[in-house]
Amino acid sequence: MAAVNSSKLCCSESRLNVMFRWNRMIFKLYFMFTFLLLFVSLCFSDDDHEMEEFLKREFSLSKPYQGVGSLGSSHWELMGDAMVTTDQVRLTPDMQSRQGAVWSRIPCQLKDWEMQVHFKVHGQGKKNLNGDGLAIWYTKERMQKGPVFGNMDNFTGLGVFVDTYPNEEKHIERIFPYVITMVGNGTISYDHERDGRPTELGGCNAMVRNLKHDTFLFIRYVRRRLTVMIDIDGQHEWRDCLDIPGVRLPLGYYFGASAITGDLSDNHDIISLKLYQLTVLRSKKEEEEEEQDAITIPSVDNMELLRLYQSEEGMSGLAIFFTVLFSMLGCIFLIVIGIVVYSQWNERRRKRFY
Ligand SMILES: *[C@@H]1O[C@H](CO)[C@@H](O)[C@H](O)[C@H]1NC(C)=O
Ligand SMILES: *[C@@H]1O[C@H](CO)[C@@H](O)[C@H](O)[C@H]1NC(C)=O
Ligand SMILES: [Ca+2]
Repeated sequence: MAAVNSSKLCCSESRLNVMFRWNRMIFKLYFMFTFLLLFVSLCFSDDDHEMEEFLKREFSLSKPYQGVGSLGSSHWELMGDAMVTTDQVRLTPDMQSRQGAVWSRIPCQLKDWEMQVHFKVHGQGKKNLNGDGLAIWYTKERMQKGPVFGNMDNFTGLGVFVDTYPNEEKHIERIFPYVITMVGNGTISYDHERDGRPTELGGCNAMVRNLKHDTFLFIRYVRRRLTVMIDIDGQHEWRDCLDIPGVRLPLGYYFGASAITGDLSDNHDIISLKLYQLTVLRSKKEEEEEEQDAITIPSVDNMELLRLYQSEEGMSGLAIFFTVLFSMLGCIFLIVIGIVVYSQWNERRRKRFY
């Protein structure tokens, strides 16, 4: 009788063991699969390898700025206090209450493009006693004066701002200068007092003032994905600033750059704007889809989600990745504990029965 009992016990236990191992394997597989998925999606989000670049001279601005500012002879037009010298287009000098801009005369019909901005912000002011910053534009409107870094408010299109002065008091986690991105649809106002936070798509800090080396900003728009990067450390390396899909920008808008000073000032210089056309392979289906929902008003998909995500401000992609990873590990740990406890409880119950 005892022998039978122990053999039964042995078998049920080994069955449990097998079950336990099987479960562990499933978890491992699940975990590996999730990890793989993440990895693959990270790799494929960067589709450099299938793109070709062509510099488009008509949308670029570089030394010696031939004919810039003179009537009719250039692709670029100056406005306000902007001035051309041999080394730069100075949007504003380091003086109070100035604003200036340079605008392309030709609407851009390129679907996918990349803008490389070589700029310089410098002046006498000590930290946070300088302002206000410069902006790069791709908008429906051009040659308008206004409060948004020297451009009109309620603009229609894309603005990337290098904001050098913190207007809002409560900047605990945000260090200025700060690069911020906004898409306007003609009715959205830029909140100057809050440094554009209510309407921002995202951004990054960028210590760009009074540097000896060159500073660059990079804006790429491919398949409705908007990427902003900066190169400000003199290392010739692009650092991520913003990367979001589902940004809808119409064709035929104008590129421009503008800057403004107030009580505080800086020299805001554009050394070059280089626009590259990107040739991206599209399937027939993709092209048809894009034709069908042609964009007429700029917008951003899932703006509510984006705002929610931003309320967790300060969390980088990596931080989120690790948070997800650790919560997943935590769940797995709990499940494993649960299984162990259950199997022990089961065993005890079995023992009680015999
Ligand atoms: C512009 O965006 C705002 C906020 O997302 C929205 O309420 C408004 O309807 C939009 N306007 C147009 C013309 O699409
Ligand atoms: C911008 O739009 C807001 C409301 O959307 C409006 O109150 C404001 O007057 C507009 N500003 C300009 C300069 O048109
Ligand atoms: Ca500001």
